[in-house]
Amino acid sequence: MRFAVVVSRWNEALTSKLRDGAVEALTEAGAGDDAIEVFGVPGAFELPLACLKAANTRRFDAVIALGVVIRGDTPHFDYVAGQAAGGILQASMNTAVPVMFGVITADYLEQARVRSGEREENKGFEAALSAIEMVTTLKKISWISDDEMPF
Ligand code: INI
Repeated sequence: MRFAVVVSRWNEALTSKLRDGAVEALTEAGAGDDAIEVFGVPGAFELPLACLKAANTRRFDAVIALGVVIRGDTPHFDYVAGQAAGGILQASMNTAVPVMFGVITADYLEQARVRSGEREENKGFEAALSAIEMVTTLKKISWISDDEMPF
């Protein structure tokens, strides 16, 4: 399995922990360094386009989007968080590549910190496990070979 990890720089102290959590989960599951590519974007709002581009390359079995949006940080929280969520789903639905929503949406910093902890308490770790599960499930569901797929 090959994975793209797309990480937003806003709230970097926390998003770097989400990235580390995701890489830890993927590595423990057997992914080598060459099977994981990490890409940076400025903020959560930019995650969907980078995820769509990554999914469109067909080089990855799954894409993992990581970010932290804190309500108190922005009067346009609902736009940033909502568009990130909608855009990430759209990237997945338009490509049939699993794109995981590893974005913390929190009311305040402490809430976001709690979700950037270790292992199961880390949204990146959790999103990576979900990515592996989705790749496995989609392979099981797929009853025609990849090169017969119409897209
Ligand atoms: N981006 C985030 O990822 N988290 C935030 O909390 C945030 N706040 O607070 O504004 C944020 N804003 C930047 C946004 O994602 C875009 O990068 C920016 O609007 C440029 O398009």
